[in-house]
Amino acid sequence: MSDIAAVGEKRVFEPFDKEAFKKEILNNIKYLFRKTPETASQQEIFQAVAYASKDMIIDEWLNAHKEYEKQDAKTVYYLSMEFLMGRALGNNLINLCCYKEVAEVLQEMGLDINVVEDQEPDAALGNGGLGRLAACFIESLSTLNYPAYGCTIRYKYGMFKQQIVNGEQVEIPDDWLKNGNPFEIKRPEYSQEIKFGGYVRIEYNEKLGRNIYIQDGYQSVMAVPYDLPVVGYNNGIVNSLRIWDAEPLVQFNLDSFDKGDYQKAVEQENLAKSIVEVLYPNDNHYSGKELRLKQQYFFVSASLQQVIKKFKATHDDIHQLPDKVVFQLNDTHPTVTVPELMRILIDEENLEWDDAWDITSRCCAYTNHTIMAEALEKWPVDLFMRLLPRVYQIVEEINRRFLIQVEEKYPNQYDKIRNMAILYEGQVRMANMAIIAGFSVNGVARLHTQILEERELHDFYEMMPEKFNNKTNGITQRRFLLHANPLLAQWVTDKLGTDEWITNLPLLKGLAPLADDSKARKEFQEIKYQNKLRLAKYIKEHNGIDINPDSIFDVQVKRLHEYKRQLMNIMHIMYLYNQLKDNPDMKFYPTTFIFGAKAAAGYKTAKQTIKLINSVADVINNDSAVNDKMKVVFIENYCVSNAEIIFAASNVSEQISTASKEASGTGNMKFMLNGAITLGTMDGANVEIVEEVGSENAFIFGMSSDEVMGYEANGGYNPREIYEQDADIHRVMDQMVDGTYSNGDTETFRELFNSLINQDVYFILKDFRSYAEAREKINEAYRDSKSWNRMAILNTACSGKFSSDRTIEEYVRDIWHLKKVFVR
Ligand code: B1H
Repeated sequence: MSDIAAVGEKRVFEPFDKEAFKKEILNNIKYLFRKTPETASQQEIFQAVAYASKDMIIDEWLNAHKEYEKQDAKTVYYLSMEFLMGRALGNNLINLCCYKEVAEVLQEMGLDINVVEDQEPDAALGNGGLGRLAACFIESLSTLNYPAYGCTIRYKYGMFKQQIVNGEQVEIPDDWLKNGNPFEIKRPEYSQEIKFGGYVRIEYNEKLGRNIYIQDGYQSVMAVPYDLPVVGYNNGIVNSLRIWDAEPLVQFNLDSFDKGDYQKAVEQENLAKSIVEVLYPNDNHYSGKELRLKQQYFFVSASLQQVIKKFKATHDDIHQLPDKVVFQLNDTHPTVTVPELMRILIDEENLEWDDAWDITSRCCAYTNHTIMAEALEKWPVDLFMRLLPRVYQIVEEINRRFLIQVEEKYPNQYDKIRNMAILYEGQVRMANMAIIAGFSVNGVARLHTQILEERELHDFYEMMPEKFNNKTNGITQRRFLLHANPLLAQWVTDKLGTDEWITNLPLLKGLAPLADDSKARKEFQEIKYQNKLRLAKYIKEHNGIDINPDSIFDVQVKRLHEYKRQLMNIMHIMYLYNQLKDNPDMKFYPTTFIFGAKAAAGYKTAKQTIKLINSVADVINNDSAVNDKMKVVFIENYCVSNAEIIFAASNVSEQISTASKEASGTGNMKFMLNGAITLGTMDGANVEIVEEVGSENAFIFGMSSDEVMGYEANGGYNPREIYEQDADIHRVMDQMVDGTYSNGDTETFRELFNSLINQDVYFILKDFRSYAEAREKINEAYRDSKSWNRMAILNTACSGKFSSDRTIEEYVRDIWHLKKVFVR
């Protein structure tokens, strides 16, 4: 039985009818699958339950949208190439406030709700933090009563599934739609034609008294939307995640002997198929592939066309668009929004340039998520022009007009043009376009925004400071506490005497006094222990490894990237292993080191790091001399659904990126909320986490962002010096290439070794000692369970700031200016 804190009697609307719900499930099993509960498969039972819950959602969904229309409410369109939603069923039930009741119904039917939930595939339409942030944001938007759409692509294959074979990552296609998607609804009536390629024909138009531009000789596909419900918490609001599928315009006509048509049909079929085939699995990395640009234009153009049609259905004056619509660009990936909106306004709505520009710039706002150079989108002009000939003309004109302004403001300062032009050295620089066109530019944590203003985007900041603002990221507590950690959720509710924290996370502050209450600490510790048992069971089932629930669970789960420094973590484990072998009696609290990470399929160094982690794990886990002290586990296929189990069970949260590189991080917040203690650098939102909880309740190490950027400005540092001078580091480095972890092979990890000794771009050797010290302190601190649990409770108690509800309210206040809509 689940201990979920949400209770059905609290439902604001109709009380939950258990009998009716049970009947609905039985009916679904019968009519969808012609089966009985005894003969239905687990998957079929999941579907039957999902459809039953969808029935409850539909009325609220219809209602909310009726109310939006009645109030003609301003709506935010969150445009994102990624929405990393994870599973829907459990969270929908939670937000409908009937999770507990449904669990009871299922139990009466002899079913376990956890098993039913486990049948649902993750909707993994995203890579990592950026995609998960989008998912948290639309959930908060619904919960906070704001009209919103999430817009993205209905990828046939989402983020690949990861298997580890011989220590190496193998990518398995994520066929998430193979059993259908019970929650989605196809909306063919909103289909939009999307045109690619061809050329632009210019014609003089008498009536307008100017030239008009017509795209000809193009290929096109139909964008067909599906809607997924995004249920608000107990408020009757359901927004939509609109995911666009592609279909060919021309259907195969078997009767037709017209070869031209046949050829065209085949082409369109292929185009449609390829556009929505697969999510690009690169986190923090730009891949300048034509297909990627097609994907971007595809979902942006479809979304914009639909928005304009919807607006025009109830408004006469297109100039009023900015009063009713705002587009938030989730990084530069949807930035083609800018010239596409200009195109629609000029070519289809017949506006003059200045009018169109005024509207466009008042509708678009841009969020920057990274300063990593390799993530910057710069499209080759020839590719851009060939694929989007008319849109490209508009980009040129935006650029031309902007450069005139720069020239006026900064006469003869060529460096300003070099830094700020959209078109430069044969490339279209998407970030520059987003900044120039939009009315808002925001970073995702205070430090990140500061680096944007002072360094990366300094010229823009100087020229248009009013656009810049910070919006520190957040996470939804409905998923990452209420659903992921029912035991702790119930405890929090009991202690606070209210469950209002579910929609008001700063109330957690009320737990702080309990940090000094020994009974509360014991309870908190026991809950953590139960969650560690749950994770241990998961690891046993999925990895076949036994771990000790009494050990420290020290966890680094996130995408694999050099700047996140999983390599530093595993090297430190190699160092510890050496120490323990040399001094078997060394004081050391047993620790389980847990990793979870996917590497982009083509990212060699990242893949080698995974191999190293698994190889080290292999050696250590099979060495009985240290086995009661340390184990290393690499959890296969880290994803939203197993993340929920992992955060709840963690003691130590590894947030060890090279300072200045992690724009924010959001995993750090999920750990904190669940009472794990941060071991981190002063990077991204770690800075604000430490500010909230106090530096005495976190373990901070390493260079500051200023120090890092200082070295970078001077061409780096000399890692070889450290290698020569520090015997422990020397030994660990050598073990990478002397076969210790590669069955005698000296080349397996050679590239990792070389990258460290030659450049060490991410300052791993430089920060190593300071990391080791911090880890030693952690190991020491855990022995004192009183002070550890005190810290843990304080972390949960001080995590209130990091709710995505707070972030969304800030976006609304400073950027979107939406009004809350209440139903009934
Ligand atoms: C983040 C990305 C990203 N920043 C390019 N940038 C991508 C860039 O497919 N691509 O081309 C995909 C993803 N992702 C992350 O955003 C940051 O690294 C995190 O620090 C941050 O917390 C997260 C949400 O703001």
